Amino acid sequence: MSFLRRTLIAAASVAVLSASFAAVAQDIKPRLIRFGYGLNEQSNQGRAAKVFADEVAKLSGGKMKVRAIGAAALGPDNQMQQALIGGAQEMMVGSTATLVGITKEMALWDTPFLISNTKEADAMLDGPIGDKVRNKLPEKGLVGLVYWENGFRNLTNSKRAITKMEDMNGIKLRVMQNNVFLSSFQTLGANAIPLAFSELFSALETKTVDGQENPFNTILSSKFYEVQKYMTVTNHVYSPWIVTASKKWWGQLSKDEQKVLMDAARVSRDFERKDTRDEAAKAMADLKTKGMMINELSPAESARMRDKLTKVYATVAADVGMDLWNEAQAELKKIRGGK
Ligand code: KDG
Repeated sequence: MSFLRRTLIAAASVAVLSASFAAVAQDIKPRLIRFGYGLNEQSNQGRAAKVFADEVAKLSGGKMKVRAIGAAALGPDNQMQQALIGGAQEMMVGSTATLVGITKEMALWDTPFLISNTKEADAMLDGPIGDKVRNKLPEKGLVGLVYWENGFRNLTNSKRAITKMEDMNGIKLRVMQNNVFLSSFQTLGANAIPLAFSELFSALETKTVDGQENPFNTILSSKFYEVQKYMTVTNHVYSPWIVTASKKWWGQLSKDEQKVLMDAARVSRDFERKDTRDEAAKAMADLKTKGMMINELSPAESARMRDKLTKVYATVAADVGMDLWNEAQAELKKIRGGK
């Protein structure tokens, strides 16, 4: 056999060998998943993101690796949503309220006083209505996996105790970038200012805004007590988060990989809800210890707020569609034991 022929055969076998090593290396290299979120690592959102990452590693036998990236390092909710739609980022968890610009039906969850307790929340979000809203996402380039709990939202501000609706007059109140929140607090007399969560602490610190509204856990984990003196317990809306994936990316996954993510998402949801509820019970006491002046809005004032906000309900119904609005009301009635 000629020297040239021997050399060509040797070169060919090296090429085959290195290709197979590369293939094996490719097999061993885990599929990397960037999972972005907006609160910090010590928050309920951060703790649940870690549970999700650990569960994915466990269920995939190390073949899938989630990098949980918090504190809006990948951008605010809206920016991450666009990155998922474009396929530049794989997953995230964020507010349903910031998704309304993409899927208008998400505004259902912004309805003030819609959901009264966690039993109703879980039944609505994990039942037919939650599925119906979540399943509107794929046509917009997102896949909704599960809902997590942000929680019941309460008011904080640096000016005064809010003991009646009129106390909100003139308060520069930061709201999420969402028309229902904007019109709700304008209706209540506040000067509502939409702002991304990632800019909120500095806006409070520099008095660009006087106040904001968020669940106890967020007020505590984001250290808003350092720049907010007053907190009024209003529970004016139950706020969900939703875990989403890029549809472009999701479609490239095997059925087994999709099942791993769905199963891990459910485990993280159950952990997150329990953790959030356990922490919320403690957070109010912690906030008092941190020096916040806390008052609970009286039932009479809460009723006045609900009456005032009725006209916002009509806006939400128009935004989400009367069919979905009526189905949601009927489902709530069923959950509450009505016929
Ligand atoms: O990533 C932050 C979002 O999850 C946001 O929803 C937190 O409730 C929030 C707010 O007030 O922006």
